[in-house]
Amino acid sequence: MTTTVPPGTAASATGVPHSDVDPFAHDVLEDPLPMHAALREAGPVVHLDRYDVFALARYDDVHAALVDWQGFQSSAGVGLSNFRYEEPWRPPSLLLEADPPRHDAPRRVLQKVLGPRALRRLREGWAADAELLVDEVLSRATAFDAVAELSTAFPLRVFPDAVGIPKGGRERLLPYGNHAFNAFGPDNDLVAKGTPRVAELSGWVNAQCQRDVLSPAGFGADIWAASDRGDITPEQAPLVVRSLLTAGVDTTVHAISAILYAFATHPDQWQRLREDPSLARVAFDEAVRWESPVQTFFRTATTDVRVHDVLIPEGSKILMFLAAANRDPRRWADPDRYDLSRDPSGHVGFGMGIHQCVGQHVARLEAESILTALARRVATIELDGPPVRHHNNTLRAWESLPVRLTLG
Ligand code: OVM
Repeated sequence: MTTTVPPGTAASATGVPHSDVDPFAHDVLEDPLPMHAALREAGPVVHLDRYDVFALARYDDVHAALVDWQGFQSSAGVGLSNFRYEEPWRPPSLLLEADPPRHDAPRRVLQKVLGPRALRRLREGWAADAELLVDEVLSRATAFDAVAELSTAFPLRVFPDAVGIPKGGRERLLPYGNHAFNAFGPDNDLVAKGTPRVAELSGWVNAQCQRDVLSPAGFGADIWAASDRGDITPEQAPLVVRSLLTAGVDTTVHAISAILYAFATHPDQWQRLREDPSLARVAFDEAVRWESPVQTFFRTATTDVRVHDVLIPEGSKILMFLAAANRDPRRWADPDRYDLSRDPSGHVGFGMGIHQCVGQHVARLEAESILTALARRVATIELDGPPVRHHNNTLRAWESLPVRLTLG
């Protein structure tokens, strides 16, 4: 990190620190924590020369930008690609890639469909499903890959049914989501690897959003019912369903992996959870803070915006490091420690402000269900070999997590 400035850039006038780091390079994706620390230390705003974007990595500044939707817009895309100049790879999301006022009706609808009241009717069934899955897994073995057997298995067991999509083709959900999250980054090798399947995966996902394909009870049907009431238009309904299928699977899979990795590496915290299972919700939010399954999102400067004494020119892309903010020592004591006695609320792992994760109650219920079932039967969780990272331009994920459990 240097503090000289490339001549002729808008940044030069203000002396903003700059860096040639590539946040989407494989060595950084393998372990982004040193880069996060360097960006936080360099200053409140850093220019990333490689992509000609600005970066925020300190908690207060990420938080302030996320809540300022007027200055930091989403409708030009929340990836590196600027929709003002580049064609998006798919029709933009009506939620994620929209600003008020267009954002608001779809948001209101989905917030109700996925709200705490609506989820009450799922709780018992999901708790039973989690017990069944844990019984099945533990009856086979006590050493296994937790990504395949738990993190992936549980969300795929409950979420597609809750949306109401047919059984066939569900193996396309994770690859579709993985590509969508890669597509927020630069057009690198990770995006290239997903591109050959985009037409097939998108065709399938879009087909699942149609009214006649969705079961009569479920989040999908609830969204279509909202269009009958005139809360959104019938043209909007399939795109709102698409948001569920894009954002609702990979995120929860990687969040559950984050929890299991946290407990495998913090055994004292597992004992605390076992003694007090009501900590399951805190365990989930602390894991989202600690690992930040969604690492980054971009915004675009709606006008010239000032962050401290840096003037960010209108139209600039700004990279928000949610993960760096969630471990900013200015905000969190001992930030690298996974600690059930801290209050993780206020973390920006779900974002903040009008776009804050609308599915977080669903994610929390999934995590709570599987954690509660595990806490009933599992005395200890240990790593049983080196875990392997899964690289994605936006997600922090595990490819495999070998664990060994003892029961009791
Ligand atoms: C969407 C969406 C929302 C949040 C995250 C996301 C791929 C997508 O509305 O499609 O990631």
